[in-house]
Amino acid sequence: MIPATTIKLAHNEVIKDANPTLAGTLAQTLANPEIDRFSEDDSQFLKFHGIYQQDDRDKRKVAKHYMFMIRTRLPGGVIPSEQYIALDDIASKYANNTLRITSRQGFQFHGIVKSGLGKTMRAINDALITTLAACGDVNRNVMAPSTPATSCLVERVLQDARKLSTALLPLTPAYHQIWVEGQELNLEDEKVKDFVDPLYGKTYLPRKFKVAFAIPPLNDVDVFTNCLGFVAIGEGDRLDGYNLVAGGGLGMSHGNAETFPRIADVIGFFTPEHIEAVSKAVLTVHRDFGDRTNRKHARLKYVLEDRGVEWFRAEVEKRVGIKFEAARPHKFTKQGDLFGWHRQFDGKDFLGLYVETGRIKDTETHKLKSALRKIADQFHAELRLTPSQNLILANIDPANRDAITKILADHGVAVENQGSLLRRTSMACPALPTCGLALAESERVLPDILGRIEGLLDEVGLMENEIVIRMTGCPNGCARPYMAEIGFVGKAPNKYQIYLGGNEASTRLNRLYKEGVKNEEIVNELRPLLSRFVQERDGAERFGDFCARVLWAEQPPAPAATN
Ligand code: SRM
Ligand code: SF4
Repeated sequence: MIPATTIKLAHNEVIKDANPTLAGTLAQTLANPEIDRFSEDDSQFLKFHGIYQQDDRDKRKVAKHYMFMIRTRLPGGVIPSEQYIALDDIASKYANNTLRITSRQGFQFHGIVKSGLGKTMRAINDALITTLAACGDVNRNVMAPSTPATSCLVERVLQDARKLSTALLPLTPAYHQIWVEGQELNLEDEKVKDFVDPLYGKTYLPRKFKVAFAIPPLNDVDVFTNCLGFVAIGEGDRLDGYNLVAGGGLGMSHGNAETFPRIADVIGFFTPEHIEAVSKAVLTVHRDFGDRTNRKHARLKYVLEDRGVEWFRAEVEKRVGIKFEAARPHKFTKQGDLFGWHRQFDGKDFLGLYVETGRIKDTETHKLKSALRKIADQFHAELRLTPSQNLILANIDPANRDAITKILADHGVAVENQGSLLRRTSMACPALPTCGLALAESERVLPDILGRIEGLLDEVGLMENEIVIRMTGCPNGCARPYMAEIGFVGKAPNKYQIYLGGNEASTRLNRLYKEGVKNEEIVNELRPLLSRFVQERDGAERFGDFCARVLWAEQPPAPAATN
């Protein structure tokens, strides 16, 4: 580790070092009804507990209205109906009556006021769901393929995802004490006084850490954008092992060339019994070699970028005590979700539902939240959240299919033709009014932008084409815009960068095409490109591939991940 005496550590490092339990003064502030927010340092500790302190940015001109976002940890996005019912109640009672499916298969509650924070956390834990380490400098929610029909390996891989989710959890007693027991930590207690997390150490990781599992040919989890990825290699329901990929990440800052999106490198193959040791080795390489002086350079991707793949492989092998085999051949061909009714391998049915920008809510004409509640109450369907912010009702008895379709239809939710191809593959991050880092709108404007692009596609004769479009309100990349065929990235109020050239398998970064485009100019910017695509398209070529082939002709394309 970097000796603190010679190098100026980031402030977060200093406060973690002084508070290895991550308790700060959270319990005291929580218990004080006079205070509507936590201190700056405590708001950093809150993140490790799955909570973000935010303020309603629509109201900022008047005053700062503090509120909280809570993020759940749901490995592989799987939720039994009993837990969903509890979460649905929490959304109505304490949050803004919506549940937001995240791009990492979790749920977020928005708009919780401080007086409801403790009760919300207790209710989540009572439902046997945790928010511990959903945020913070630790391993986040572990992603895994959620579509039951895509491969016999789904359930097997899900077991490994759950195992790692538990194995990589921090062990601080503070979470249980504050949010479940509702008490301050007793700092005089011997165990608390000397607490050091056995895996993370005193100062945890230099930055967040992300893990995903993928089963080729489907790259629904966007595996190459994770710090640590496992590509399942097997046949039928036999899992031979995993290709380890490492060093992906998308966050960057405008105007800072030292920050950039990076796709993960393929490191090698190993057999399943080593999964926990390999994960801990990669995580501790990040812990020991990540930059603790500059949080903008602190992700694992910069360790790989700066020290190289060979160094990284040797370091991980040393820590695990094995040699990786050469990566086994694998090929990703697509991303995304299946929609409508499908049969599972075990004879049960599942229903893929498109959820606009991942927000489960009721509107005048589309009452998805009420419909899901009714289905969960009556049919005990398991819910699975997808990495594209959509939803699957899984393990349905085929005899209940028509009744579920009817409940949805009665609430204005279609199971056939659920929105255009464009909408079903799109994603937007929350941005305004909740995200403190947003430079521009995203979730609130994408549906309208998509409507205008649909009009354009109709005009140029491309309505039957799928084009993956993703939007974020800033360059942090929360809806993974740098992997999209068209990415819109917020630069300033109402101004966006346009990125072009991602591919269907999500193995290639796109490239910046245009700066500072106003929302209302987006369609005019895209019109000549889409018209040219119609003229010069090579057979069934996709728009992203056309952009990479034609628009990038002058400059060589960025290297794709080994596919
Ligand atoms: Fe994210 C920060 C929302 C997935 C990269 N992200 C944030 C915060 C917490 C803003 C903040 O720090 O104050 C956002 C909360 C907004 C709100 O009001 O809810 C936020 N991120 C989200 C979610 C909800 C977006 C969504 O549309 O679903 C996703 C929650 C996932 C989860 O359940 O854990 C989410 N964030 C991602 C992803 C995509 C992924 O992980 O697959 C990325 C890019 C991949 C990566 O990590 O590189 C991502 N979020 C960031 C970053 C940039 C990190 C970096 O390396 O620079 C930040 C800013 C930061 O950490 O300082 C950030
Ligand atoms: Fe906020 Fe930026 Fe993430 Fe969007 S991409 S949620 S604006 S941090």
